Amino acid sequence: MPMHRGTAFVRPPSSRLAEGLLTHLSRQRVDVELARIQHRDYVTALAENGWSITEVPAADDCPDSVFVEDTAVVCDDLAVITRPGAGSRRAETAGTESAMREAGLRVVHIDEPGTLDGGDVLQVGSTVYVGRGGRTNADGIRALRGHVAPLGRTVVPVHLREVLHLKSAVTALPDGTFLVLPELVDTAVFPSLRAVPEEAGCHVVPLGDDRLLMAASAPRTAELLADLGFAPVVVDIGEFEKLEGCVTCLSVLVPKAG
Ligand code: CIR
Repeated sequence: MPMHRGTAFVRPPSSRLAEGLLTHLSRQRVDVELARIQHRDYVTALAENGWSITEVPAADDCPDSVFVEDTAVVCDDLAVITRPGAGSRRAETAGTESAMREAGLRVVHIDEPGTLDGGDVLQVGSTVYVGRGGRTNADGIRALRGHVAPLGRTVVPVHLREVLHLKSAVTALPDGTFLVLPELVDTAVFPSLRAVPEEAGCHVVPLGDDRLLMAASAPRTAELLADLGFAPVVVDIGEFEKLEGCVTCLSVLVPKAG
């Protein structure tokens, strides 16, 4: 068994998943049963790599609720419950808040007029990059800064172009480099970049050591990263990708303290 790395919050797909929001893609038929299987395999991959699973109860009336990452940002023992930029997603946060309180996290909120989606927040060491785009506004960034600065975090805002969330365009490898689609973000704020050969290639979830959770839709990037000594753990999340989701957005990983 791998070591215990921390807690992964996940949320089962709603039966109304197919009605999820679309911003940049056109609607395709979503197979909810297949999505449930893909979600189960995603959760299994987390568990097999040392993450204890905490399930946020399903929110059947909220089509996008499986994308639990957008509802909370966790720094140390502090859960910042977000105020999602899409009004239709705001009912999702109550369930996440209860689950995080039950898990012993302290809870604060992003309040109106702030908006912030967890998908816009990329934490690397003590730096918290925040995408300023369609979902996260300046008040949301200011509020997040107020909550996490006392924990020694520096918030670095990043201007987004035609992309849903910051983490749709950039994520970080455990070696401190960043995988990016340079045309979608202001790359000047990141210290060391690796451009990826395909869209889903910039979405990785570091699972611990050299392990990287990645989507099956990024085979060239997985090969490239394996060739550099990383260990891709590949999952098929095709039904969620039809709704503009990626590997990051299906969980909130809270590393164990110390
Ligand atoms: C939305 O538009 O809000 C959902 N259909 C997709 C959210 C994906 N979240 C993420 O990448 N963090």
